[in-house]
Amino acid sequence: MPTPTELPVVWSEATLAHQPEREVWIGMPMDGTELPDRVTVIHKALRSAGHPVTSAMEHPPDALTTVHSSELVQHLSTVYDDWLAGGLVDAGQDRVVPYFFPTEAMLGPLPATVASSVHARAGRFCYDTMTTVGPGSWDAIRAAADCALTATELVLDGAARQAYALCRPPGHHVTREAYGGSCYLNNAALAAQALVKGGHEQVAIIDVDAHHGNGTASIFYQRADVFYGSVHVDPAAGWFPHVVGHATETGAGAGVGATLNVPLAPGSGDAAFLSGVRRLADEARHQGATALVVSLGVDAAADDPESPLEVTIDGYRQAGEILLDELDLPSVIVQEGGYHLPTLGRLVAAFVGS
Ligand code: SP5
Ligand code: ZN
Repeated sequence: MPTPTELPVVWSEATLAHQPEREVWIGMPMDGTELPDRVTVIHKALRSAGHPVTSAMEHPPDALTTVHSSELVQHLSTVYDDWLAGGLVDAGQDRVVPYFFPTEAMLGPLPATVASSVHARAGRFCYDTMTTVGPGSWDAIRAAADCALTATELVLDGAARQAYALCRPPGHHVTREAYGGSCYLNNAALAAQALVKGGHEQVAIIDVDAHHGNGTASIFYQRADVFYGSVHVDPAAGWFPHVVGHATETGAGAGVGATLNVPLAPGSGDAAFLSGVRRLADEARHQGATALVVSLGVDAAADDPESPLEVTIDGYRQAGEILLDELDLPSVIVQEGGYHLPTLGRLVAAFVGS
């Protein structure tokens, strides 16, 4: 049973630099939800619970291309400067918001080139209009990945059996080459891949965010060595990411059987959520996982504005007991969503047993 002093919290002040004041939803600018204060309240709650806080180490860009294309990394690191240089801030839009999406259906068999104008290029990599890039975004995106990688290194080095990465922005909606859903780089996938590289032949990712982690699922869908299991609000009931995350998705190719989705009806509470978490833990055990990544979104909580699930603080505490104590594997806990600032810190602290 981990005590607070045994679970280090890895963070970086740079994660505060991403300030998405607005998100564009069906063309309408709305208040941002994935705000810097999220880090502040989680940091405060975990520090008061007695966890040691340690700073993330910087990693080189090639630490990010273990699960992402170099084109995506290059895009994210340069797109804001290009946007500024392209006169789009002067034109009235101070964040990178795509307007043009060269989808497979649009292209058919035509060989597309990379758009020369930055405003048209953004939609090659970003699949929604809500996930904007501003002046401090890249520093925070990098820092979030550094948090996940540093926490993984603590676990691999044996400095800690389990470590928590205070990642922000979150990551589980990012595929190999496309970002969206308030996420830019897939912190959990980076952690899982680092565990594989560090010698774990079988790694489990268990995702308890209210939304299906379509990015993580996509990255590992055809692989047998990384199990992806997720409990989330049913996308078929109208919830993000809308088109994937169904129970029928169980992996493909070498990865057949290494994906498990447990969609929940809107309004589901602790009983359904915890029975889903137990199923995922059982499956991780069955797959022979020797290390675990938890995608810890706490937006399934009852008060959260971004999901219709009704999980309580005690529900998250029990989920933590199942995944951290009962499964009892070397574990990296990666922060994903969770947007209700008044309870966010308590939810995360409850999950890690504080
Ligand atoms: C990491 C994470 O939890 N990402 C969540 C992404 C879900 N965002 C979808 C938002 C859908 C539109 N919300 C409109 C709110 C209107 N009041
Ligand atoms: Zn979420």
